Amino acid sequence: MLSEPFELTGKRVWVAGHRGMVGAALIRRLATESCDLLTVSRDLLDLRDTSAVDAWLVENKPDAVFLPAAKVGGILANDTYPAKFLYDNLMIASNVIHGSFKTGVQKLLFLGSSCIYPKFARQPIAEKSLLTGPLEPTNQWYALAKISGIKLCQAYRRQYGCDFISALPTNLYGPGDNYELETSHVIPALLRKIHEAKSGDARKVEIWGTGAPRREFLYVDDCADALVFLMKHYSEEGHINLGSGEEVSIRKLAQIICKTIGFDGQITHDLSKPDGTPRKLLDSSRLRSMGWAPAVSLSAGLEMAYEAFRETLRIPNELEVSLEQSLIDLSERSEP
Ligand code: GFB
Repeated sequence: MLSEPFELTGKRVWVAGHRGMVGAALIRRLATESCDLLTVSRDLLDLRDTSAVDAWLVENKPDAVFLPAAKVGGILANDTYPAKFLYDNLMIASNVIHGSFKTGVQKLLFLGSSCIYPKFARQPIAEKSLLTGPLEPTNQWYALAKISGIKLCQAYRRQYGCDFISALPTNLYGPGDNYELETSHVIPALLRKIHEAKSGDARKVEIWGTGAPRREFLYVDDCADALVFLMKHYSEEGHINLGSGEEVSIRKLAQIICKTIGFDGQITHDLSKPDGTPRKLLDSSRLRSMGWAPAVSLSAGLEMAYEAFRETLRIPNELEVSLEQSLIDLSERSEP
């Protein structure tokens, strides 16, 4: 399984989507790799724009590409915006993978997701389960775009000999997460809801669905470390699972987060919201056999994720800063 190491030292390495949760974790992890990090913000390069991506690749000539960039969201966002999730993710994958081929990128790592496996795949889910059954309806759009990205990498390896690989992480969480309750994933949503319940002296907090589904979670800095490990040591056509092996029911997760935050109120259920896939535990034995294992447990990760959430509450946004500054200017001007 271990391939000849692909050295990153001295290479030009593009992290496409560097501002996202995974992209930012990759920037943190790659800081110790002595490579030239390339990044470009969304307002300067729309990855859905084919000619713009081609032009950027020709001008910047990366040797290696990490591709975590995607339109992502939790179960409700996926179910609510099917066209955005399918079109945006198809375009991002097609443009960056085809553009990397045209400009001779030496190695590319495409990021899939555990939600692309069949809804009722045998658990734990092995890589060979892909496309063996119907998808979970709430995120079939995102899943089809991600499956297409994986297939593109396999096709370019088979037809042109491109060293393009795909990794499928389980549900991720950590610094840089999205805390917007309508579009976020479960952990950032519960961190925010339970924090606000405690701060507001509420006696209960509401979670979506029955709480019965089980999810596996991986701390995002562990994910970034695994992605760098795979970029260096994995070079095969098949996609590879990237899980922690630690799964929990949503109800148990809510109880753990209540304990982490120190909230002892009641957990209630909004049964109008979907449960989604009953389980998504990955079989990550191929990655384990290569010698990689996660370092952060769920309880330790939740402590750090809660601290990262509290940090977002301490950082005033630009508007508050400029408003405060203009009030200071006004008061200084009005002084005799
Ligand atoms: O994390 P989540 O939105 O995504 O939901 P999925 C996981 C489980 O947590 C579902 C429950 O059963 C939700 O009903 N849940 C409980 C909540 N309370 C909440 C809440 O306040 N917010 C949210 N968001 N969930 C996603 C896919 O599926 O997995 C994405 O839709 C992506 O495409 C992601 O692949 C990794 O795990 O169900």
